Amino acid sequence: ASAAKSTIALIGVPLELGAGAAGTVMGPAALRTAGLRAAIAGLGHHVVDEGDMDVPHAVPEFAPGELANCRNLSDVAAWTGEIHDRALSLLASGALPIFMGGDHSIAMGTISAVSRFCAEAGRRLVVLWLDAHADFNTPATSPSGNMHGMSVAFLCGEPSLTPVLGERAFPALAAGDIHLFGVRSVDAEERRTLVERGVDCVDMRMIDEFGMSALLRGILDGLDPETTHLHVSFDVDFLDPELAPGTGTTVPGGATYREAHLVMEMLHDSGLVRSLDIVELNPFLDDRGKSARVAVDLVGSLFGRSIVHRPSPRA
Ligand code: B3U
Ligand code: MN
Ligand code: MN
Repeated sequence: ASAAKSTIALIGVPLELGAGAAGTVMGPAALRTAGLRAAIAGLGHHVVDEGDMDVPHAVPEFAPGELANCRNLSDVAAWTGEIHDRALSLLASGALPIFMGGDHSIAMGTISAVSRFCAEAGRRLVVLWLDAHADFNTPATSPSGNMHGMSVAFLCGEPSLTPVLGERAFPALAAGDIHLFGVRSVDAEERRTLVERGVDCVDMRMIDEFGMSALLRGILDGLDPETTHLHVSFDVDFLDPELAPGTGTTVPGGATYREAHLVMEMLHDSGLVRSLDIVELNPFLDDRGKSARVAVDLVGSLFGRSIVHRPSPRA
């Protein structure tokens, strides 16, 4: 597999309008301060920092009442389009992009582009969504109106959300090609849609019963790195709040330091990962850079840092 040899492109996506709390605009800066680039380059990878995306100038208009329950709809839609275009050109260059958010609404732009890229390249796209939440609300079910809680529904083709990307089209993800992992907070109506659509949801109860490694292996086994593009969308609230307090919607009972590193190590060993989002880091809420540092540490494991090299045994 060539994933490990690709140039890794860091791109900052300072968006906070999809979230309920301000502060994720500072996410890219905090990841840089915590040494993201050096952590990856130190493992022998070629890393380029593409800087941060600019605030979009042109903001689309929506009809009065259209998607009325989406907070900051026009701004988020403008960002989604620009993120999509930027992601497509980074992928076309052959780079392995790391999208430094920003709130999780950026994934509507990043993954829609990855999906389009994979369709054109004849690759299969699989998404691993590491998150405390399912992000499967629709404008009709969302209790908050925050668009970061709707990204997965959008990516799975929720019809009421298609206007967000305007003219641009992308192949919606099939329910079996996205795996939510680490989920422990789902809204009542959100749960109903999620179950109806048959989206794979590895919740914390399953993780407690069977363990992270067996469940992750169930997802990764059988995927061929020659033909599969795995996109990892890492919401910092996947982690336990003790470990990563620097995020707007902490939920108790998250992944431990050791569980999270094991996930990243297994992902590295799989050779499948070809793009990554790091989202919801809110430095304004952090404790002396703790969450930024742990995120950088985890990305190190994802790109090949190991204690004493020993890949997981095959089942
Ligand atoms: N499900 C809630 C909470 C939420 C989702 N994603 C985050 N928070 N980060 C919502 O607002 O949709
Ligand atoms: Mn999320
Ligand atoms: Mn979340």
